[in-house]
Parts: sequence; structure tokens; C-alpha cells
Amino acid sequence: MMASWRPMGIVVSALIIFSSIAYLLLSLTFIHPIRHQHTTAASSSHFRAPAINPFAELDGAEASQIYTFLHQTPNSLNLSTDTRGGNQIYLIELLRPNKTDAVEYLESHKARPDRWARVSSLEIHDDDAFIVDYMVGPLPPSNDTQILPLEYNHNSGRNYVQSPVSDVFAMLDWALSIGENASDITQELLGATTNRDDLDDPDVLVIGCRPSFLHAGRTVQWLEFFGSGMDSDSRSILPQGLYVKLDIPGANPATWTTGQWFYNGILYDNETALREAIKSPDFVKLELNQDGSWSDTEDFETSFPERDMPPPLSIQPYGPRYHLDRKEGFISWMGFSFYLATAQATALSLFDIRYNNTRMIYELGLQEALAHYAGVEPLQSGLEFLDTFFGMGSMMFSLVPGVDCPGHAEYLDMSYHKGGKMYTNRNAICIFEYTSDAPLQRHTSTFSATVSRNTYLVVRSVSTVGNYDYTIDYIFYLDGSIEVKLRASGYIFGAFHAEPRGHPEPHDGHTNEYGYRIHDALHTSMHDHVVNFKADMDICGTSNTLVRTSIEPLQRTYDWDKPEVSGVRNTMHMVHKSVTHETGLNWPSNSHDMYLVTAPGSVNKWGETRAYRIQPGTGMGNPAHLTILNSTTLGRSALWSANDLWVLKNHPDNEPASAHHLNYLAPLEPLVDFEAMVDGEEIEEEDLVVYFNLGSHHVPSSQDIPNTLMHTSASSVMFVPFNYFDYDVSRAMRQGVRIDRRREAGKSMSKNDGSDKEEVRKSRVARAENENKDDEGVKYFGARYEGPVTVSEKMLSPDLSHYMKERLDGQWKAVRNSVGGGLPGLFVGKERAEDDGGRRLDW
Ligand SMILES: *[C@@H]1O[C@H](CO)[C@@H](O)[C@H](O)[C@H]1NC(C)=O
Ligand SMILES: *[C@@H]1O[C@H](CO)[C@@H](O)[C@H](O)[C@H]1NC(C)=O
Ligand SMILES: *[C@@H]1O[C@H](CO)[C@@H](O)[C@H](O)[C@H]1NC(C)=O
Ligand SMILES: *[C@@H]1O[C@H](CO)[C@@H](O)[C@H](O)[C@H]1NC(C)=O
Ligand SMILES: *[C@@H]1O[C@H](CO)[C@@H](O)[C@H](O)[C@H]1NC(C)=O
Ligand SMILES: *[C@@H]1O[C@H](CO)[C@@H](O)[C@H](O)[C@H]1NC(C)=O
Ligand SMILES: *[C@@H]1O[C@H](CO)[C@@H](O)[C@H](O)[C@H]1NC(C)=O
Ligand SMILES: [Cu+2]
Repeated sequence: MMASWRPMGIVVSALIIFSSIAYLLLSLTFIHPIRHQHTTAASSSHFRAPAINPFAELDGAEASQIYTFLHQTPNSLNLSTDTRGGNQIYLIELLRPNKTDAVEYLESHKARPDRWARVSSLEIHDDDAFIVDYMVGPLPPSNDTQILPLEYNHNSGRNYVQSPVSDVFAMLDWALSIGENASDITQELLGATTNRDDLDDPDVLVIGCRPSFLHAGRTVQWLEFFGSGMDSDSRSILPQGLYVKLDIPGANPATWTTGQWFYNGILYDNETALREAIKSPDFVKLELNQDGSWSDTEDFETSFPERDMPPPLSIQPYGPRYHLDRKEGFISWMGFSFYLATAQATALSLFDIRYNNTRMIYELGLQEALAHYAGVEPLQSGLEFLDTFFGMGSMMFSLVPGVDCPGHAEYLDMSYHKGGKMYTNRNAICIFEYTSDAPLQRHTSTFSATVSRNTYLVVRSVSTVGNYDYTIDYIFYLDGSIEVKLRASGYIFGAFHAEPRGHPEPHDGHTNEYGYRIHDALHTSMHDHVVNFKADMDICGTSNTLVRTSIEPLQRTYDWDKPEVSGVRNTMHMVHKSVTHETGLNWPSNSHDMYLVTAPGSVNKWGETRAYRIQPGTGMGNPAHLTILNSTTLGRSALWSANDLWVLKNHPDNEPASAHHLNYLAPLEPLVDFEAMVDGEEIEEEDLVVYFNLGSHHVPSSQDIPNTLMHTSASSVMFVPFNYFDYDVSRAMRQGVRIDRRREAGKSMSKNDGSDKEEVRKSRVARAENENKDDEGVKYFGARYEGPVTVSEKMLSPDLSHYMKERLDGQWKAVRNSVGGGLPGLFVGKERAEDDGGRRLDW
């Protein structure tokens, strides 16, 4: 996470808490009447969801009605129409219905749950600023509509957090003046200065900062100067090694003070002390961390001949096999069905995931994304981001067709309401089927060979939060398995590598305690990514038990072993234990435990308890949990990061989430304290919710320059049917080929053994043979490609024109001028002109 700025619409976000708060405030400075969005019925299919999506985000009309209602009706929000003062609404979104109400509706299709909105406002009381949550409903607004403090789903019982800044403009001005007052120092040590007047100047310094939130709105910040990284958005790998501390006791600018400075491991009491020290002949100046082509994501110069030839790709000549109701965000595919829903903080969630029309998972979705750093200097050592605060949903930016997703993928938009306005990120979600390079099943016998394809369904989105891009996939497999997979890319957040300037020899004295040297004055900064997801599992109903089945070594005597085995036989067995109380669990070493969410009241045809197994999926090793114990920075804000997964008794109404996106601002008194949810309740035969983490211990190396690569940063958890069905249900779904090798050998077809089963098989074979008259002894099951296939050019080279339309426009320039351009790192707003003409501010 880091604030940055690019001319062509790659996001920008804020490292930087200043800018985030600024974002909250600034987004308010563009209050427009809401434009009503009309979704075009792009899908020609007549497929309809069985019910109206009760989780669908508020549309433009609904949000507009609430916005008007709250401004025009006298109410406790005391909203101001002056954009630079008084209380402001900063977001309006759906308050999702309670599970009880939603489930009843999804079963009966009667009595659609009331629509409620969650409304956040920014409220100024004297010198202090608060972000306050309300619930407003039922919708549409009427004389019966209530405006209530939103508390029932926060176990803190509060509906507000204190915001560390109330006047962004003052904050910006103040920060700018730090850079300006120290311009002689930055020029001397870093060869550059901040520049208020020219945002586009690639040679300026920008400022990044790392906050520590203390009690009652007090914040201490360490600032560091960074290179602007203007060309490739590379500023997070351009730390300059000069730091200054700020004390912000409250929202009143008169109380803010600049404290110590830090350079080359030495703490200076103040700017003057540093200035004096520099004059000393003994003062050691450090190597500069300068931008250059090394930070560019692409190498356009070097080329291999093979690069000039396009690679293979996947095509879908006969169209998709899934059914999509775009209007309701409902998908059905090969026995699966589910609803989609988005939220500004938590991106995409899936609801009511069913197989064969039986619910398995009520809710599956992102809760929070933690990145926690460590290091020897004041910025990295306390650096930590909880990325829902920055809006992992509102930062689900457009996907690039043909590269982010296959050319045949379909896309959905992500719309949300902020600061009085509706925004749309076009093509934010892609949906596609994909056939893996490896089969799902195969077998060769003396008489036959059979192989079937592994085709699966993917629902994908990417949240670009500042320097980092999180790709999140929900993947459905033909056997009833569901996978959640996270991949990361983008720029790492680097640490400054302190190397005396002009040092002649390669440096070998460092310890690699927190990272590795990867450029002249750049070090990697180790960090943990822990990204929390919720899986509200309903396996054959809501009465579930988590069984931990251990695979253990065993010594046992068996009568039939004697006399050859004189004593015990060394072997292994399984031990089945229910997890009786709410707890955190870790993936066991050597995978020696299986975690099974069982339905004790429900058995398959063979009398075995039906279950889904939860296990690490197709990522790189096991997903990680946080290494740091009792993190100084995190406080109580993200205690779900302490274990790999958690199993809790579900209180879907009062505890709908493991986190709150405003926890970042109140780590010591979070709105939702996860640990308080794990309060030892009994969980046998209860409605269970599993919170699990994806992520990794990311120790970047020189291979992360310029960007972290997705194939090595993937982590995954999979939900796999386990005695849930009577057999592998993919058998009826998959496509492949069965080759009879006896024919090849000139032998006759199998002789009839008289069984019904054989009859059935033969009739199928006969049918298949009819379809493939030419292929003697070769039977295809499932459809085949027949006849010539035409691939449209658009499939091979998808239309990217909407990306070209993105341009800065006059309104952004006005902001830029009013807030000062020279400190993009600290405080840059950039307006992205999306293809629909909607505009947004990015930080
Ligand atoms: C409502 O807001 C105005 C400023 O917009 C303020 O002067 C007034 O005191 C507020 N009223 C209440 C009841 O908070
Ligand atoms: C959900 O249930 C809680 C507790 O019963 C209630 O306070 C709240 O209003 C409900 N929320 C909605 C959106 O209906
Ligand atoms: C609220 O009540 C008033 C007075 O009865 C009526 O004039 C008005 O139309 C009502 N407003 C709504 C939104 O129903
Ligand atoms: C910068 O210098 C001016 C003039 O001395 C002073 O008023 C201001 O407070 C300084 N700014 C900071 C952030 O120290
Ligand atoms: C700066 O720090 C020095 C000690 O290093 C101290 O003597 C001096 O008074 C300080 N200056 C200011 C303006 O605080
Ligand atoms: C699907 O549901 C039907 C009706 O409940 C049931 O008869 C059938 O066995 C189910 N199929 C599978 C694969 O579970
Ligand atoms: C972390 O906090 C827990 C609970 O307060 C305590 O038991 C444990 O010793 C602490 N661990 C460390 C390393 O501080
Ligand atoms: Cu990382």
C-alpha cells in the first residue's frame, strides 16, 4: 500500500494514512446528484435466478433516495451541505440481510427481506472527527424509515471510530512544509526536494508515512522520503532512508509537532541537530536509491525470437456452459449455483452456494487482508496494512480481457456509492470455464485407456490496493470441490539499504535479518500476508460438527502376523475426534490431521457421515498465519491472523464478520474484536462458521524486482466433498475419451456377461459409436468439437479501448492545485475517468 500516481489510470492508493483520511474527506468535496445507472441487458440468455438476489448492492436509485432522504428529512445525522465543514455522508451501501431472513426467502421465495442501508458519516465534534455507522431502513425511504446507530453487528457495541485527522487541507499543508523546511537537507542527502508546484516532475521526492494509532485519536507517524517512481508506479521500492517523526495528538493542527529525524541508524533530536551534524566532516552520506529502467515492469528492449510469436490460448467455440443471470448476479454451472455480492471494503462474496440444489456454504468471502512488515528502521519495523480500510471492493478495477482472464471470459461491473455519487468499475469481475492442462481422471488397462478433462469454473477479481494487486479466485470443480485462491503481484514495499556512499567493495557485512539487498540502496522487507475469509458452512443443514481425523503411527499385534512377526507390527491408523469448543487451528505438519465439517445426522448410501474436508489447495505450500506474536502495531484489530483457521459457532446476525474495515483506525479498541468472538462456546452439532487465512510469509528476493510474480505467490484453501456423495459425481459431468484397445488388437468386443450394468454400458457405447462412426474403438463421452472452429479476432486480441479513454480531467486538476501537487506520496488525489464517464478519486 502506498500512495502513488500514474497518468494512465493504474490505481493509486494511500500508503498513507493521511491520504486515506484525506480520501474520506476529499471524496466529499465532489458531491453531485447521483446519476442513475441503467444496466444494459448484455446477456442474451433467458436464464433467471430462482429468486431476487437479497445480497445485491444498492443500485443508483436506491442510494440516491437514501441520500436525498437523509439530507431532506430532519434527523440525528445533522448533515451539512457545506462540503468543507459539518457532518458528511461518505458512503451508503447495503446492510446485508440477516441469515435467518435471507434463508427463509431463498427457500420459500416469499417475503423478500427488508432492504436496509449502512450509512457512514464523517462527523466533526469540536476538534475531533469521527466516522459513524448508521443503519437506515427499511427502504425505500418512507415515514417509517428508521435511522439507528449500527451496533448490533459490532461486538464492541460502538458504532464509531475516531478519525485522526479532520482537516485534510491543513494536514497536507503542514506535511508539505516539512519537506520544504528541510529542502536543504534533502538536497544535500538525497539530491532532490519535494515540489509543491509540479506533480508530474519525476525528480521530486514524495513522502510516505507509517502511522501508529494510539488512544483517543492520538497518532504518531514516522515519515520517510521516497522517490516519485513516476514512470512505473515504483515508489514503494524507492525509499530514501531519511525519516522524520510526527506527533498528532488530536485533530487540531495547532497541536501537531515535528519530532526526531533518523538517518543512517542515528536519531537526531530535530531538524537543526541533523543540519548541524551534516556539516561535520565525519558525517557519512549513504548511497542513493535512484529510479531507473530497473524498476520498469517490462523490458521492451531485449527480446527473444520466440517472444514475437503469440502463445497458445484457450478458446470456447460453442459458448459458455454456465448460466449467468447478470441482473441478479446469479450463476449456475454443472450442479453448482450461487449468488454474487460486492461491498466497498470486502470486494466480492458468494452466497447460497448449492450443489444439486442443496446449500453447502451460505456465505464465502473475503473479510480482511493484512500485510505486516518488520525491519531495522522506523518505517518498515512498524508497517502494517489492513487493506479493507482502503476499499478492496472499490479498488476492484477493470480486468484486462485476454490477459487477466481468458479471451472467452464474461465480465460484470462493480458499482458503489461514495460521497454522494455512484461509481462503476467496468469489467471488475470475470467468469469463465477453463480446461486444465492436466486431466481430471485417467486410466490405462490392458484392454482400454480412459481419460477425462478437468474443466472448472472460475470467478475472479483483482483488488489493487496501492502498490499491491490481490487476485482472488473462487473455483468450482466437477467433483463438487470449491477452491478459494489468492495470488499477489505488483510492487513490493522495499526497505532502504544503508550503504555508505562511494563504498568501493561489495558489501558483505549485513546479516539478512529482515531481507536481502536487491539494488544499490534497496533491501527487501520481510512481511506476512494473512488474508482472512469466511466460510459459513451448512453441510446437509446447519447441524454440523468439525471432526479432526488424525493419521497416526501405530504399533499393534495381529493374530495372523505370527509367527513371522514376533512382536508388534509397525503401522498406522486413523483417530477421529470432534472439536468440541470454538478454537483456532493450524494446518498440521506432514498433513497428519484432516479437518472435516461433518453432518452427524446425515449419512450417505454406505452409512458414512457426509462431510466436506477443508484443506490447503493448489497454492504454494500451506497458507500462512502471522508470525509476530501480539503485534505491537496491530493491537486487537486482527487477531484472526494468529492461526490458520478458526471454527466458531455461527451467530450470523450479531457476528457476521471477523473484522471491520475501520479496525485499522482503532487497533486498540476495534469495532469488531475477533478474539471476543472465540469465547469457548460448544460447537458440536451447531451452525458452524469457519474463518480461514490465505497468504504467505513473503520474503522478497531480487526476483521480486520489479514485481512479485503470481505463480509463486499463490495460496489456496479447498473445500472437498468427503463421503458427501455416494461416489464421484464428476462421472456424469466430465468429458473425455475411452479407447478400446481390444479392437486395435483385432479382437471382438467384450463378451456379454449378462449383467444389467454391462447392457447399459453397451448402449452408451453404441450411442457414442453412432456419433463417431469413423473412430473405431474410440468412444467420446460428452460433446466434442465438430466441424471447423472459427475464432473471432476479438477473442485473440480483445478490445482494450476503454483503457485508452482514461485521462485526467479538469476537475482533478482543480483538486491538485488546491491541495498542492508536490507530495503525491503523501497526498495525491487523481481522478480516473472510467469508461462510463464515472469519475473517482484514487489515493
Ligand atoms: C449541526 O451541525 C452544525 C454545523 O453544520 C452545528 O453548528 C450544529 O451545532 C450541529 N447540531 C447538532 C445538534 O449537533
Ligand atoms: C439482524 O438481526 C439483529 C439482531 O436480531 C437486528 O438487530 C438487526 O436489525 C437485523 N438486521 C437487519 C438488516 O435486519
Ligand atoms: C410522510 O407523512 C407526511 C404527513 O403525513 C406525508 O405528507 C408524506 O407524504 C409522507 N412521506 C412519505 C415518504 O411517505
Ligand atoms: C516550516 O517553517 C516555517 C517558518 O519557519 C514554520 O512556520 C513552520 O511551522 C515550519 N513547518 C514545520 C512543519 O515545521
Ligand atoms: C534541537 O535539538 C538540540 C539537541 O540535539 C537542542 O539543543 C535544541 O534546542 C533543539 N532545537 C529545537 C528548536 O528544539
Ligand atoms: C440430487 O438431488 C436429488 C433429489 O434430492 C437426489 O435424488 C440425487 O441423488 C442428488 N444427486 C446427487 C449427485 O447428490
Ligand atoms: C501474547 O499475549 C498472550 C495473551 O495476553 C500472552 O499469554 C502471551 O504470553 C503473549 N506472548 C508474547 C510473545 O508476548
Ligand atoms: Cu508481499
